[in-house]
Amino acid sequence: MPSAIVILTGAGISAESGIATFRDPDGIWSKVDYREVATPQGFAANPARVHQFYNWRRNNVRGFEPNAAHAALARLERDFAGEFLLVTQNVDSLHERAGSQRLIHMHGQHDKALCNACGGRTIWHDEMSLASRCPCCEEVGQMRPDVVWFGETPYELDRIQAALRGCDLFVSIGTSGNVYPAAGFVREARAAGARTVELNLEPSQGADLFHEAEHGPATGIVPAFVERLLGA
Ligand code: BV8
Repeated sequence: MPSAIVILTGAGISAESGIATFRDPDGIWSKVDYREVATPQGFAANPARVHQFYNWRRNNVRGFEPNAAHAALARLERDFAGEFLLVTQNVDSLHERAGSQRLIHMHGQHDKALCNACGGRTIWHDEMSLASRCPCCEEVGQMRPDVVWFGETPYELDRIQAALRGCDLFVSIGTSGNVYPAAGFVREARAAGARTVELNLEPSQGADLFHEAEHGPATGIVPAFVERLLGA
């Protein structure tokens, strides 16, 4: 039984809840140019286009529920006696809604807004536009989704890297291993002597870096993995 677990999730864990992934054949980046909607330059060039993209994603998620894989990770956090941290690249709130608490959204959350004028962060469930007013400083036209775009620094990296240095089990779930620094976490975990496991529909970009792998839909392989881990 491990004493400290770090879990990394990506879009694949939410796929069976109905939320599109990014790089699968019909994924989000096959329909939208990430440079237009997921970079600071894209926002500066056409903020209305970026607001439209995140308004669509925020509304799109509304009708979807956490699945058995999200529930299994919430159970693991509850029933595992050691150190536990769940790091997600996802900006949806399905982990929280499944009951996860020791959770870091390293790429932010689309249900939060960030004000470019005052730096204030607020919960934001409605449409956001250039007419939106900051609840903190009352400025208009300064709101952006509180998500980490390409070229921006992911959130809470110090806390994540400290957890990676101290873990003896690292599990990567539903991510293609394309995006850094998340895709490099497996190297940091291995350097710390951790056992590294990939649970994914298919081998990711970094598959060779993992000691073990199981391939299949997350709602099947993640609950089974957690059951074996807790039963050990
Ligand atoms: C940064 C916005 C500096 C939020 C996103 C090194 C080399 C090259 C480039 C770089 C590098 N280091 C940094 C970079 C630049 C860049 C980068 O990595 N580019 C890539 C494309 C090469 N990184 C950055 O800019 C990052 N910032 O580096 O700052 C820095 C660095 C360190 C320290 C300080 C400063 C910022 C990255 C964040 C960008 N924001 N999105 C949003 O709108 O969501 S990225 C986007 O990709 C999403 O956030 C998403 O979460 C993320 C990762 O994608 P995945 O989750 O993996 O999704 P994907 O579709 O790719 O894969 C899904 C997987 O699930 C597949 O494998 C599939 O098989 C599987 N699957 C599908 N169905 C199922 C399933 N698995 C199980 N069951 C199923 N049913």
